[in-house]
Amino acid sequence: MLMENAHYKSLFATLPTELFTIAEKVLAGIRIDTSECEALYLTDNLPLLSVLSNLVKERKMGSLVFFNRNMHIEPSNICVYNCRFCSYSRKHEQQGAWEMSIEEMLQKISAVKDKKITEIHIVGGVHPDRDLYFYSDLLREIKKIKPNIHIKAFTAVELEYMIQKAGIPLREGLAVLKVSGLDSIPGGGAEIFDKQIRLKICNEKTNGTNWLKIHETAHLLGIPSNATMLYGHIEKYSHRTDHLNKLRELQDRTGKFNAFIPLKYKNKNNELSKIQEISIIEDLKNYAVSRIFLDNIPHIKAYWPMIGKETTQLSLNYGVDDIDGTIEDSTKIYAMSGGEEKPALSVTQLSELIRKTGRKPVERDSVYNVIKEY
Ligand code: V47
Ligand code: SF4
Repeated sequence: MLMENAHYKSLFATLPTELFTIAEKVLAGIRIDTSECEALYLTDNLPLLSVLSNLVKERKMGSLVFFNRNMHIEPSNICVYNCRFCSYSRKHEQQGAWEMSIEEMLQKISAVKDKKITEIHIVGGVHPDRDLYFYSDLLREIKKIKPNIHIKAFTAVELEYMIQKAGIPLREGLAVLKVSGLDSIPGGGAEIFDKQIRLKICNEKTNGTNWLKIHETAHLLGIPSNATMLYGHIEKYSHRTDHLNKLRELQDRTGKFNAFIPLKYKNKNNELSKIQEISIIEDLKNYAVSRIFLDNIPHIKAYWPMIGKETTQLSLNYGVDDIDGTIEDSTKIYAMSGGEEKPALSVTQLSELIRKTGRKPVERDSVYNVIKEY
């Protein structure tokens, strides 16, 4: 429930000048700039961040909090790249490597044929031997089994590789995937766009400029997408601000990002393991600043298998309006880096989790049409 303007004004009265100006702007619905974004990151005034991000969130979505019924398919963890934060990828023959054939993946889909799952999320390693045609066959076969399922598949990093391997231009490759059944693109692979940081954490794969170009090209073809940011490793607030700003600029041009998903760096079993994971306070701050700065992206998603159920509940006071989905114990990526071991929540559990925070649970489809209010 939004407070009266006068109530906000009295809350803001004691703020130092810079924060006061930002608070007044947010209250008036005026966009904040990048230096103001950094100032929000630098403040320790968490109650203020909560009030402002909640204001932005409630103006957009009221007290609704979304979730969906989804499952993940991870075709393989074999990857040509060696991102230093990744706990998941393996080389051929290495212990722990797996790859599923199309038939094996279809068996997993067939097993849930009669469940009310509305979305299949497909993300995996960048497999050296698999190109666009392998994946477009997969998409077509999935749609034969479940014609109405929404397929959200392949990060920009996977897309760049598979399309280059097929030897066709990016736009054409995306168009082939679209006619084969690709409905939207997940937000992964964005990490942090800054060149210097990328050089230190993932110097081999798609750079920031190309990540943005791939999403822009998809948007222009009518394929919506999500965006992510991997935070809490070696980046500074200035790098996060730059990242958010690049996303906001692209969204101003296309309007096709559905959701922004901050991904907290988890430190188990990877080359950056010496880095301590950042605090929950920092997570909440990051959700709030993202909600306030990204005024043109409709949804901020807290990915519950990564941050846990309690922090997910807290995040709903810091601008988050989406907590992803049931997942059905179908992902290994996050368990391997220290996330939830066997992530799965029923619709009842998800709605309870939301309702306990005083918000209204809503089951959505992949483009945020309401399926059912709980
Ligand atoms: O790009 C890898 C991240 C991403 C770690 O669009 C890590 O709805 C934390 O695309 N600690 C892939 N994060 C995941 C992804 C995704 C996830 C949830 C929802 C959506 C969506 C998309 O996973 C990678 C990378 O940023 N990641 N390793 C780690 N150690
Ligand atoms: Fe490969 Fe993705 Fe892991 Fe990087 S993050 S090594 S691209 S699976």
